[in-house]
Parts: sequence; C-alpha cells; structure tokens
Amino acid sequence: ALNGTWKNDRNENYDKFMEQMGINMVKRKLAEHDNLKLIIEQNGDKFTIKESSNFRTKDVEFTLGVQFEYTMADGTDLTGTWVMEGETLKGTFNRKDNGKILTTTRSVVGGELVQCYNYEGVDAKRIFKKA
Ligand code: MYR
Repeated sequence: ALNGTWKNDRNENYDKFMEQMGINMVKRKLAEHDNLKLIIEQNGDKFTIKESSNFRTKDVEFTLGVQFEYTMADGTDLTGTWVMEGETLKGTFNRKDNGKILTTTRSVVGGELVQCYNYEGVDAKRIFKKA
C-alpha cells in the first residue's frame, strides 16, 4: 500500500521540527520547499526508496527490523530501523552526532502518504500525493 511514487504536497510544523534538529534558517527555508519525491517499492520485508529533491537524489535500501545507516540531506548521520505495525511503517533512528532519537512513521491516509516525525518533543508531518 506504500508502494508508488509520492510527491510532497504540504508540511505541518516542519519548520519547528527542523529548528529543533538544529538546522539553520536558510536551510530550513529551502527544505520546506525541497520538492521531495519518494518512489517506494516493497518486496516482502525489503524496501527500496528512491528519494529525490532539490538537494539530491539517493537510493535507500533496508529490510524491516534490520539496522541501517542513513545520511540526511544536511549531512547528519542516522542509524536505525524500520518495522511494520499493521499498515504503518515505524522508524526509530539515532543521531550519530548526539545520540538523540528521531522517530518517524509512514502510512497511507485517505490516499495520501503521511510521514510523521518526532524529535525531542516536536512533532511534524510531511504529506505526499500519489504522482
Ligand atoms: C527512508 O526510509 O527514506 C530512509 C530512512 C529515513 C530515516 C528518517 C528520516 C529522517 C529525515 C529527517 C529529515 C528532517 C530534516 C530535519
């Protein structure tokens, strides 16, 4: 159900979230309108995510329950795991630079892909429409 091509349509509280992550204002302004596109392909417990945005293109592969590394567009390194709970992907990632935890979920709600984020008490959402 998560499979497909998803284009960012709008965000909720994303600026505050990025601020909590320590991202400076100039980068936040650019990131708010980064034209993020995710192509999600699930095969059993393996996922391939083709991420593209104004910043970069990147292929990410992971297996549910298996720890992997991910570098954010600003260079911040994370290590963590996605698991599936029902129809929802739930991710727990650790920042390598400070050890703090970022949690995130992905689910399809009303035909839209909703990705929720939490970091240090601040929640945000990025909402994507199917391309
Ligand atoms: C993926 O499934 O797309 C790869 C792993 C994603 C890890 C969690 C994403 C965190 C990115 C946060 C960016 C927010 C900028 C402050």
